[in-house]
Amino acid sequence: MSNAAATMVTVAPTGAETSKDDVPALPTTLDELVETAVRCERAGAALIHLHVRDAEHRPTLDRALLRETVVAVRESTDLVVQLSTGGSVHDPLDTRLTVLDAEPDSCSLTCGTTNFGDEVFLNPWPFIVELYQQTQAREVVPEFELFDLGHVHALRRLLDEHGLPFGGRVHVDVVLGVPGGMPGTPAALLGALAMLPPQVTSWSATGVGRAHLPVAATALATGGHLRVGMEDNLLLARSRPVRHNDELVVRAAELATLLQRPPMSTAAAREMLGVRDRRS
Ligand code: KMH
Ligand code: ZN
Repeated sequence: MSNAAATMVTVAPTGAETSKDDVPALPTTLDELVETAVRCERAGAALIHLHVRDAEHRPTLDRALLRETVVAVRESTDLVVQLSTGGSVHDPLDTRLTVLDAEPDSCSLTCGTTNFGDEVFLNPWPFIVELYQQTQAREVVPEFELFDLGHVHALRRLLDEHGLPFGGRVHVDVVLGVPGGMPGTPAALLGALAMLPPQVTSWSATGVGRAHLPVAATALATGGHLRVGMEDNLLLARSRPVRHNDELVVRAAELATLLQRPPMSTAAAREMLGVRDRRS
């Protein structure tokens, strides 16, 4: 795994945990998601991690809405389009398996169960294997989400037993600071990196809440890529709510540029991840 000269900035604009009533700036409609995608691409993002909401702004895995969103973001931007297969903590496993029907470029694939605040984010081993095999069959590039050291070890087992993903690259996202997962500290990130299996070709890091800046700085200093967005962090600074996701992308791009690893183009991100070109 070589140190990248450029930084892939991922934006996760919405998530499934925050309500629109609590945070009106959260993009939840199709128009808001497309507007967010356009602005974040302009600010330096190369990949968008999408959760979709229904007409009442509630998280949904509705197949038609997912497909409509993938198509709309693909038409309006050159971003790598990644759909969440994690959904919300209330989504059943079988529904989560249908996400790939929307034909994204990439999907998240979490490598184990974790406590998630007061809830449980369920990812039993048979589900992980089934989802992984579906990504291989449908030529969708998984991004392996690692919330805990046990997930790092499970990734090793998955790759050893089931081979490489479609495209032959292995990109992981280390998620730190979820209550129930790894703490959002540089030491935890370094510990996870030390355990990554040899097949990993690139990695990014996500710090949840107040962990986002120390995690981002550590990731940049150690050759990693960045994920930012209102799914993970609603404050730009103490008492200063994020007004638009592009504020977080702008800051990530500035930090990366300062450290002489400027934002990666969408074309370079596509090549790094090995995604199939679905743009017509
Ligand atoms: N909403 C969380 C329970 C993913 O997108 O794959 C799961 C999540 C991870 O957000
Ligand atoms: Zn997500």
